[in-house]
Formats: sequence, structure tokens, C-alpha cells
Amino acid sequence: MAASSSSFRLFALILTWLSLANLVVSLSCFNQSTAINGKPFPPLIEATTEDLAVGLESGLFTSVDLVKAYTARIMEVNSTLHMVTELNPDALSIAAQLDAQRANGTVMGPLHGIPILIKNNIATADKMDNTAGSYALAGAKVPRDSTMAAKLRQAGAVILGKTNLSQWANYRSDNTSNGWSAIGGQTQGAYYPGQDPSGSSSGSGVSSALGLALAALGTETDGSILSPSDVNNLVGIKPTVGLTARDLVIPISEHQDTVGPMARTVKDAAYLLSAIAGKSPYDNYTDAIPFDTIPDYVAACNFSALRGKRIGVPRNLIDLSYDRAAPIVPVFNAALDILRAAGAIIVDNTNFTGYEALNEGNYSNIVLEADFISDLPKEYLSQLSYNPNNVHSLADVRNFTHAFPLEDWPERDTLVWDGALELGFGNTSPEFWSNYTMNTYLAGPLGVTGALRNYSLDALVLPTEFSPNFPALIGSPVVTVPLGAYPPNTTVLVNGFGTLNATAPNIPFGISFMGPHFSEELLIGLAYAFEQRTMVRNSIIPYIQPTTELVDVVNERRRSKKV
Ligand SMILES: *[C@@H]1O[C@H](CO)[C@@H](O)[C@H](O)[C@H]1NC(C)=O
Ligand SMILES: *[C@@H]1O[C@H](CO)[C@@H](O)[C@H](O)[C@H]1NC(C)=O
Ligand SMILES: *[C@@H]1O[C@H](CO)[C@@H](O)[C@H](O)[C@H]1NC(C)=O
Ligand SMILES: *[C@@H]1O[C@H](CO)[C@@H](O)[C@H](O)[C@H]1NC(C)=O
Ligand SMILES: *[C@@H]1O[C@H](CO)[C@@H](O)[C@H](O)[C@H]1NC(C)=O
Ligand SMILES: *[C@@H]1O[C@H](CO)[C@@H](O)[C@H](O)[C@H]1NC(C)=O
Ligand SMILES: *[C@@H]1O[C@H](CO)[C@@H](O)[C@H](O)[C@H]1NC(C)=O
Ligand SMILES: *[C@@H]1O[C@H](CO)[C@@H](O)[C@H](O)[C@H]1NC(C)=O
Ligand SMILES: *[C@@H]1O[C@H](CO)[C@@H](O)[C@H](O)[C@H]1NC(C)=O
Ligand SMILES: *[C@@H]1O[C@H](CO)[C@@H](O)[C@H](O)[C@H]1NC(C)=O
Ligand SMILES: *[C@@H]1O[C@H](CO)[C@@H](O)[C@H](O)[C@H]1NC(C)=O
Ligand SMILES: CC(=O)N[C@H]1CO[C@H](CO)[C@@H](O)[C@@H]1O
Repeated sequence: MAASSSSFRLFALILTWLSLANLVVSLSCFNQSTAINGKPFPPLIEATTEDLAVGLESGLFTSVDLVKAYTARIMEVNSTLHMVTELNPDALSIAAQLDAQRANGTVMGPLHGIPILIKNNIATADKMDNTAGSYALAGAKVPRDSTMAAKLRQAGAVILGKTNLSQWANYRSDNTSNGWSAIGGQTQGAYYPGQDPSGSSSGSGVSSALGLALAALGTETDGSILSPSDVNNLVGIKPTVGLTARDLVIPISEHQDTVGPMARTVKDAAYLLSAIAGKSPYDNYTDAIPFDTIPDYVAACNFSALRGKRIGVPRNLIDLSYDRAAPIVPVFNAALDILRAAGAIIVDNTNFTGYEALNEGNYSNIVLEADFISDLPKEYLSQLSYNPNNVHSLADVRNFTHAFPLEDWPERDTLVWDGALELGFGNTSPEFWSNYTMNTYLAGPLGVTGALRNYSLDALVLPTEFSPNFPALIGSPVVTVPLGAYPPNTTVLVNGFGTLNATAPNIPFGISFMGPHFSEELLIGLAYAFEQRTMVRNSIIPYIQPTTELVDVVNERRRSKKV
């Protein structure tokens, strides 16, 4: 509490500074058609936490205006992109209450009154469903908010709705498409028609990219925050497993699951991480947090953060035979020069020696299968206060899926579950532990932690295309930042399922910063210093965008008041 009040004072100072700065730069900053009486409104596709906080504090717009504007934007593009499955029917009344509190002098923090979307596997004890996109969980109820939802509310955020995802966070079938769920339909990306949005936090990625909320929460087991952030032109923070609590988040693996922000800027992601990080009595992995006070992730956004840092490149993970790699590698190599110019010492070829053994072994699959068999019933299904389809185990969920036509089986199979059920053991058996030990040895001492130590590095960088797997297996953090986009002459290639454009011109890609467990403060600094020198995001333009802006909502309110 002490820490949040001191960081709030800092925030208030920043606000004062921003208000002054705004007066000076407003004329050049925003399109004048988006102003009322000369006061500029931030365009919602680029509005930051600080822009919105300034506007709310000055009375230029309200939280109710923000909810209305974002809702209208969602409705404009949802029938094409299917990125939001459900809006919070209470969002307007929650926003009105937060506006009243602000008018009364109570501001809970920098996110007070600001709409955030969350992935449809993070439970809220309200009118919204939490289904992982499956009809097996439609109508199911939880006894309380997940820690993630509770922390967002404590920070004053408005939970605006739930985002579509690859069903079951992409843990059902290898023969399906990213961003598809039975309940949410097929999410598509906004940077090319029919774009594969990647996954599994597909809807969170597309929504955040288009300014359909300030930002969104995603979840990751192996790539599910990083990869959709990569192709949707976003900053994604995949926190250390245990920094953010996972209770009442539909699990895959207690050893790998984590919840993190997907935002348009590093600083917005840092604001959101500050709101959700911390110990929870409901998730004992958070007991591993090594600090008494969570670091100030916003203050970590320092332009000079790269100076003097030793950064390694595990070059052997960049698989040049992979057709998607070719356009990325030269842009990545040029980024290394930007890091050098910012004062970093680049150490190339800090290879991960466990790479081949990890690829050849099946340890990673066995760990996930055994975790899922154990964790789905224990951490989620048994916690439900209402379970309308009586699903208590993976076998029940599988049977439901086979029997319910909208689940699109057998067109989309359940082979991932079939494998888990055939395994015959959960995550307390000796076979589990021997696989887990091999997995974490190859990805840790022969991977991330080994390279950091052997080459005396502060951090590692890779194209985000290749970054998720090693950190996923040991639960270490990664931050991705926009790096570039596929060039205009890119040949359009469809996804494995044959329904989406997986590679195409203008599809974005990112660069990842990786470090030791609980090094988010460091990684955020490095990512910010890179972002501020490059500002790549602004140069990549979606082919489809909603047009409703705050000014429209505020004008409408002023007109209706006059009547
Ligand atoms: C301002 O926005 C309007 C409406 O979107 C657009 O038609 C106009 O070209 C913009 N003007 C500038 C200077 O960007
Ligand atoms: C999004 O689109 C789908 C499919 O058209 C629709 O069923 C759903 O209700 C929409 N979501 C919202 C929040 O309107
Ligand atoms: C405003 O503050 C007063 C005094 O602290 C309190 O009694 C009242 O309930 C508050 N109203 C709102 C809408 O927060
Ligand atoms: C994929 O791109 C091709 C070529 O631009 C286009 O014709 C096709 O409609 C796109 N696919 C989808 C699903 O939109
Ligand atoms: C951690 O919590 C889980 C329930 O989520 C429980 O099964 C487990 O025993 C706990 N572990 C420790 C070390 O307390
Ligand atoms: C920013 O980073 C530089 C280089 O590490 C450091 O000297 C400076 O004190 C930092 N600034 C703040 C405000 O922390
Ligand atoms: C690291 O990997 C790269 C790419 O596979 C290779 O060219 C290089 O020789 C390797 N370096 C070391 C020191 O193993
Ligand atoms: C699943 O369905 C099969 C075949 O209909 C049946 O034999 C089995 O008992 C069912 N399992 C569960 C857990 O309901
Ligand atoms: C994957 O699904 C597609 C579409 O249903 C189907 O045509 C194809 O045969 C499937 N492939 C495999 C390997 O099952
Ligand atoms: C991994 O699990 C398999 C069972 O699928 C078992 O045979 C093997 O001994 C376990 N341990 C290792 C290190 O492979
Ligand atoms: C696209 O253009 C670049 C630069 O001109 C060239 O190196 C590359 O081979 C071209 N790619 C394709 C697929 O034509
Ligand atoms: C609840 C919901 O949004 N359902 C829709 C999801 O998307 C599919 C396919 O577009 C629609 O058929 C559903 O009605």
C-alpha cells in the first residue's frame, strides 16, 4: 500500500507535467477535427494510459464516454474480426460509479476509469461467462473473481469484456486454426485480410492493436502472449510464472501458465503489470516473488536503460530453414546495431546448447499433458460454484466436445487431449518429475539461465518468432516490442488448417528481450529504450480500423443534454 501511494504521487507529478506539455504540443499532436473548443482528444488507436488519465482528470471526457466509444469501436469491427466474445453488461454502471468517485476526489490509481479487455479464460464473478471458448463451460459460475479480475477492479479499471482465443488456449488440437473457438468464432488479425491472428490470446492481441480498449490481458503457457503480440504490432509482457496469480484462470500447466499485459506501448504494459503483479493467497506460486514491494515497472521505462548492458544472441534458435524467418533476420540484425548505439554490448552466438536435445525429446509434451490432466479438474472444474454440463475431468470435457455439434468435432480433432488421457499419469507421479527435470535442465542450465551465466549477460534478444519456447519451459520472463513488418512483395501463405493468411505483406513482427526469473523491471527498461528509439508500431497501418472516436461520443452527449 505504501508503495502504491508513493508511485501515485509520482504519477500525479507526471500528470501535472503532462497537462502542461499537452497545452504546448496539442496543436501539432492531434487532428483538429477531433477537438472540441480547441481541446484535443487522443485518437483511440494510439491513446496511452497517460493520455486517458489526463483527459479524465481534466474533465475532457468521462469513463462512461470511454466505455461508449470503445464499445462502438468493438461493434464496428467485430463481425469481421470476431475478437470480442462478450461485453460486460455492467461496464457502463461501473464506469459511472468510477466517474462519481473521481468527482468526489477518490482516484484509485493511474488506471482509474480506464477500460481493459480480458481473455475468455480469466474468470469474473459477474454476469460474464468464462469458457475458454467451449460450450462445455457456457453458463458455468465461479464463486469469486479471479485474483487478476479483482486486482484490475482494485486498480479502478473497467473490465469491458472478454476476448476470443484459440479454444482451450490452443490445448485441444493441432489441426485447428489460431484464434478459433466454438463460442467466439474465428478471430482475424487487422493487418491483412484474413490474417492469422496467432494465439492463443488472439482476441486480446487484435483488440489492443486496434484501440478497442486501452489494453488487454492475455495468458501464456508457451507463446500465447508473445506470439499474438508479435503479429498484432504490440508490446507483450510474459511475466515470470508466479509474478501474476493464476487462480480461476482456466489452466493448462501450473508450471508454465502466466497472465500478462498486451498493450500498444511498453509504458502502458508496465502500468498494467504494476496493477496485476503480486502475491495472492489463492496461488502459492506467487510465494516465490522475491520482493517485499513490487518494483515500479513504470519508473523502469528509462531511455538510457540499455547503456552498459551485456545482451546475448542465442543465434542457434533462429531457424533459417523456416520460411517465415527470411524477412525477419536482416531487420533483427539491424536492431542489434540500434542496441549497440544505445550503449549495449552485444555478445553474438551465446547459443542454447540444449536446443537439439529439447527438440528431439518429448519431455515438454509430457509435462503439459500431465499438468493438464491434473490441473484442469483441480484448479478449475472443481472450483466452479455452478457446473451446468457436469464436466469434472478432461474425459468429461472430451466427451462433451465430441457430442456437441458446435464444437466442430471431428473437423477439428481432440488429439492433444487423447494423448494426455493415454499418458496415464498426472503431475504428481515419478514419471512426471523425471520429464519435468529433463525439460527444465535443457531449457535452463543448457538454455536461458546457462547462457546468462556463462557469458555474464544481463539479458538475451531474439526475433519473437523464436523466443517463447525456452522461457516457457522454465517460467522465465520475456518482453516483446514491435520490430517490423513483412515487406510488400511477401508471398501470401495460408495456415495449416487452410482458412487464414499466415504470412502476408504488412503482418508485423517483434523483438524479444529475455532475462532471469523476476527480471521484468530490467526487461521493461531495455524494451522501452529500444521502443523509444524506433517507434516501429506507428509505421504499420491496419487494413481495417473502426472510426468512432471519443469526440463523437462527447459531442453526442453534449447534443443530447441540450434537448
Ligand atoms: C483529420 O481527420 C479527418 C477524419 O478522420 C480526416 O478526413 C482528415 O484528413 C484528417 N486531417 C489530418 C490533417 O490528418
Ligand atoms: C461478435 O461477433 C459475433 C459473431 O458475429 C457475435 O455473435 C457476437 O455477439 C459479437 N460480440 C459482441 C460483443 O457483440
Ligand atoms: C463521496 O464522498 C463522501 C465523503 O467521503 C461519501 O460519503 C460518499 O459516499 C462519496 N460518494 C461517492 C459517489 O463516492
Ligand atoms: C487471403 O489473402 C488472399 C490474397 O490477398 C485473399 O484473396 C483472401 O481472401 C484472404 N483470405 C481470407 C480468409 O480473407
Ligand atoms: C499449493 O496450492 C495447491 C492448490 O492450488 C495445493 O494443492 C498445494 O499443495 C500447495 N502447495 C504448497 C507447497 O503449499
Ligand atoms: C536511467 O538509466 C541510467 C543508465 O542506467 C541511469 O544512470 C539513470 O539514473 C536512470 N534514470 C532514472 C530516472 O532511473
Ligand atoms: C551458434 O549458432 C550459430 C547458428 O547456428 C552457428 O553459426 C555458430 O557457429 C554457433 N556458435 C557457437 C559458439 O556454437
Ligand atoms: C465418454 O463416452 C464414452 C463412450 O460414449 C463412455 O464409454 C465413457 O464412459 C464416457 N466417459 C465419461 C467420463 O463420461
Ligand atoms: C485437418 O483438418 C482439415 C479440415 O477439417 C482436414 O481437411 C484435414 O484432413 C485434417 N488433417 C489432419 C492431419 O487431420
Ligand atoms: C517421461 O515419461 C515417460 C512416459 O511417457 C517415461 O517413460 C519416461 O521414463 C519419463 N522420463 C524421462 C526422463 O523420459
Ligand atoms: C522481395 O524484395 C526483396 C528486396 O527487393 C528481395 O530481396 C526479396 O527476395 C523479395 N522477395 C520475394 C518473395 O520476392
Ligand atoms: C456468442 C457468439 O459470439 N457467438 C458467435 C461466434 O461466432 C460464430 C461464427 O462467427 C457465430 O456463429 C456465433 O453466433
